[in-house]
This record gives sequence, C-alpha cells and structure tokens, in this order.
Amino acid sequence: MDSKWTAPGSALIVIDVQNDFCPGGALAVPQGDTIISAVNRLIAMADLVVLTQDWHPRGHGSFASSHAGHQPFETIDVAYGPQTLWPDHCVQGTSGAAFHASLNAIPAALVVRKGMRSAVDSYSAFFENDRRTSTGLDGWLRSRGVERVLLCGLAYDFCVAYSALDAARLGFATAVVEDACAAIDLDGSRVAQQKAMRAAGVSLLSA
Ligand code: VGL
Ligand code: ZN
Repeated sequence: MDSKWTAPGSALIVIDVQNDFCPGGALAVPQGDTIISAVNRLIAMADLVVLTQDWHPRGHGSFASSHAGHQPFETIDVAYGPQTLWPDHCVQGTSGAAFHASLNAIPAALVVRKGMRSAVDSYSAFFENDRRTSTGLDGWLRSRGVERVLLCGLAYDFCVAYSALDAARLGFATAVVEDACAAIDLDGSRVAQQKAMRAAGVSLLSA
C-alpha cells in the first residue's frame, strides 16, 4: 500500500465493526470478525481515524419487523427509492450495536453515528439513503485538511461501498482495503458494488 494513504492529509474510515455484523450477531456478515486484525493494523498506521457506528432507534424503518407481511432481505419501495429490509440490528445502546471487543477504537478522533432517523436508512458515512441529508463528515474531514480517504470494515457491498462512492463523488482520493472488509453478498451485490467502485475511480487495495 502506498504510504500516501497513511500520511497527513489522509484519513482511515472504519465502517461499522459492530457485534451485530459479526458471527453471532443479528445481521452477521460471513467472516465479519476475521477482518479485525487487518483493520487494527490499518488503525495503527493511520494519521487520522474515523469510526462509523450503525445506530438505529427501535422500530427503525429499515427493519423488516417494521413492515407487516415483509421478511428480512426483501426490497420495498420507500419515499427515497428501493430499501432492502434487514433483521433488527444495531439498536441504540444494545450490545449488538457496540463495537466488537477486538476492534482498537482508542485512536479514533471521531465516531460518526448513522441511521438514527426512523424514516431514513443510512449506509454511507457521508449521506443518508435519501442522498441529501449530510452526516457532516465531509465538512469535518475538509476542516481537518483531509484530501484522501482509505476505507475498510463491514459490510463491503453496503456501507463500505456507499461510503467509498460518496467519498469519490465528493472529490476525495478514495481507496478501499478489500482484505480488511467482508461482504453480505445479497443477489450478487459484492461484484456489482466492486464494479461500481472501480468505475467511480475508487482504488481497490490489499492490506
Ligand atoms: C449495513 C445493512 C444495514 C452495513 C448497515 O453496515 O453495511 N448493512 N445496515
Ligand atoms: Zn443498519
């Protein structure tokens, strides 16, 4: 990996390394916990670290349980477009929403919580799924002088990919460390999002 990704002007954004996305959790990503040692090595090398935390209120609109007659992993249409329905996960204050105990969260300068409004899901660290409501991360990074973002975490084909595509669109040089990510892979979403990231100019790296 080129040293520019760990130099001043670069930030590492660690996406959603939370218990519910790891084996035993409510929305377990296969092998979700096996990436954590690689994530911790990236954290140790980074100049600036941001963590994201999926942080839903009970009864959140992305939960299948909030939609009578629908099952997890179905897609429905909502005000801002298609929305995949998920098992209840990362409910604010629960152990499932906590960072995995193996994640070295100590060096993080900022924790961005997302998905906090019941009516709007939020995969990206930058914008909610309505694609308009900002989390404020763009401005925070710019005021810290960040020009390059390196991403890793869970899940590769949802929150990591959405965040990387937004970062590239916002004008950051953007890279994803693929072997520090794990995918849900719903209906081919892993390869589809990998293609989309490549097409957007996101560098796909190995640790
Ligand atoms: C995520 C689905 C629902 C993710 C979050 O972190 O990729 N996926 N909420
Ligand atoms: Zn979520």
